Amino acid sequence: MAELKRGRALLGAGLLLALGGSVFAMPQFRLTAIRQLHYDKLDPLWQYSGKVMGCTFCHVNKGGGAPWNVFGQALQKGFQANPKSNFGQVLFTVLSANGDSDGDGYPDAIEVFANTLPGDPASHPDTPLAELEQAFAAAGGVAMYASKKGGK
Ligand SMILES: [Ca+2]
Repeated sequence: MAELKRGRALLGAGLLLALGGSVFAMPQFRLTAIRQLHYDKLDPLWQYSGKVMGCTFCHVNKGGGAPWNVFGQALQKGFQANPKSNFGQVLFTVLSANGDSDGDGYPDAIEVFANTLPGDPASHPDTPLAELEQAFAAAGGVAMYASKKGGK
């Protein structure tokens, strides 16, 4: 992505998102997010199973594309607020803000840590928040989700 102009990169990424899984098995944003949030550690065959971090992490529909859920919308707003940032940086910025996109009482970063959906209030951890926050901090906190050097 580095060799592409930012605007073109964003447009291309948008097209990838718009096309969803119909043409590309796994869009670049999803690949980036899975690695950045360490979801690749959950399943050694994640690239083939297609089950790790499903489209509903950011999209309303299981097949991806528009519309985006509230967490996906938070990422879109992050892009609008920081048009010079790449996807990985926006993802980290949104998680670092400690917001609770779906309003279920669990901040987005905590839901990432607990492997629940930050854009769906029906999906949330069962563990009490204070307990999760303690485990999250012990594991390294939101810094674990920093964009890789150089970004992707
Ligand atoms: Ca939440």
